[in-house]
Amino acid sequence: MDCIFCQIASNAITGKRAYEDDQVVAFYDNNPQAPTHILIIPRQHIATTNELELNHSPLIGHMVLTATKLAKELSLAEDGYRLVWNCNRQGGQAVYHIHLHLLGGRAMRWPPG
Ligand code: DGP
Repeated sequence: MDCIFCQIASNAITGKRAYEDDQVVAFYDNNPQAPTHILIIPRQHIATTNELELNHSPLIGHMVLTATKLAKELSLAEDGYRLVWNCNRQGGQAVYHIHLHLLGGRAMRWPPG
C-alpha cells in the first residue's frame, strides 16, 4: 500500500482523528494552514477528483456533510470556514488520494494563492 492516505485510513499510520465511519476518515493536517485544518478522505482510494463518476455522488455528499458537521461541532460555522479540493499539479495537489480540506479559525483571503 503506497498511498499515505490509504495507510492513515487503515490505521497503518496513526494520526489525530476528528471523525471516522465506514466510508470516511477525518484527521488533522500535519502542516496546518489555519488554526483548524482537517482533511476528510474516503476509505476508498480515488486518486483525483478527475476520477469521480456519478456513482461516487453519495460518497462525495457524505464527505461534504462530514466537513460541515465537524465545522459545527468545532464552532467554526458561525464565523465561517473554507472547504477546498485541490486537483493535480496546478491545483496544488500533493497527495494523490482525494481529500477535502476543512480550514477555519481565521479570516480567509481571496483570491487564494
Ligand atoms: P494537497 O496539497 O491538497 O494534496 O494537501 C495534502 C495535505 O496533506 C497537506 O496539507 C499536508 C497533508 N499531509 C500529507 N501527508 C500527511 C500525513 O502523513 N499526515 C497528515 N496528518 N497530513 C498529511
